[in-house]
Amino acid sequence: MALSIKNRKIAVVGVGAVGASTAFALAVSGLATELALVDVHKAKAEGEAMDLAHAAAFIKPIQIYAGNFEDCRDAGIIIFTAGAGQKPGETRMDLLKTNYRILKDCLTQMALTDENILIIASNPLDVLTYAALKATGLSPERVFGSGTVLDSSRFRHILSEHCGVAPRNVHATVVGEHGDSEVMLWSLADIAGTRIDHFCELVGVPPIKREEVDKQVRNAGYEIISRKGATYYAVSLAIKRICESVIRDENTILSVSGLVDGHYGIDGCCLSLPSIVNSRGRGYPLELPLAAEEEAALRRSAEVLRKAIASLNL
Ligand code: 6V0
Repeated sequence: MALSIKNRKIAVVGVGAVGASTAFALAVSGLATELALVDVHKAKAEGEAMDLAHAAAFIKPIQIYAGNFEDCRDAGIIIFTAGAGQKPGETRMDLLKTNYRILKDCLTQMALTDENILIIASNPLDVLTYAALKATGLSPERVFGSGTVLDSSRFRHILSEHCGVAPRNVHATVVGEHGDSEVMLWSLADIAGTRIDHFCELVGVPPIKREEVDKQVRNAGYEIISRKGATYYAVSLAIKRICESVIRDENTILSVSGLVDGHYGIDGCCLSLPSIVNSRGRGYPLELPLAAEEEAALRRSAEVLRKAIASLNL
């Protein structure tokens, strides 16, 4: 059933750095009519809700309040950002046990149905998305992760800086795990319909050093965390972009993370592939033709995720 245009209530579970930034992005966007902020640290949720609600005179009408898990049940979209974040030197996978426990606890209290769309942003998000699917029994289109929408934006940003064109004109996608094994799809990257290497020649900039760019995209989160302790602005806008595509029933292609069912011979995990996102949630992922080494890297990424899933004994 499509998300009713009337149901523009969004619940954000976990109102730390990512949750609060997401709430801010959503409040400014005018997309939601109601924003419920839920956190075990109730005072924090109340404080964030008050702070945002005091922007009422400058934004479109919206009700913003600190809620509880019951407030998630009639929300069109629930954004899950609760749990521990990476500390300097930690990988996303290091958060698995702690965040899985928190996710399970929250899901039990939320009691969601296929009327809801659940978007997972907490890490390791692909594994948690799979765990959420199993725990809720919801259909795969209703449960997905913010995936590599953020990583793809980082990829586009770096290419756009190098080539001297707007990031909107750069089509470049990251697939696989939102994490260390992610895969930059160079074979499909283009600017104005032409391959990146050709574009560089065309505008007279040096050729791209792919390995360096790969490293920059993959390590972007670590670089930010080593400097400021957390990342939250760009991911909050990635989440807002996903919500926009759902609420406006856009059919936008975004690299969200969801169940893979035989794509590229992979199953038994969630990972990011370019997928149609609309009011029903995550539609079908596109099985685009990849270079052989990209396909092999995607399978290795799936293997990493399947191992992590197996460690949870779901
Ligand atoms: P944070 O600032 O520590 O906030 C986490 C919040 O979760 C806190 O306010 C906690 O009180 C709350 N919380 C903890 N347990 C519960 C619970 N049981 N119920 C409700 N709330 C709870 O962390 P931050 O906001 O920086 O990160 C949150 C998650 O997002 C982490 O797992 C990060 O790794 C992940 N990120 C995901 C990104 C992505 O691209 N998807 C990007 C950055 C961070």
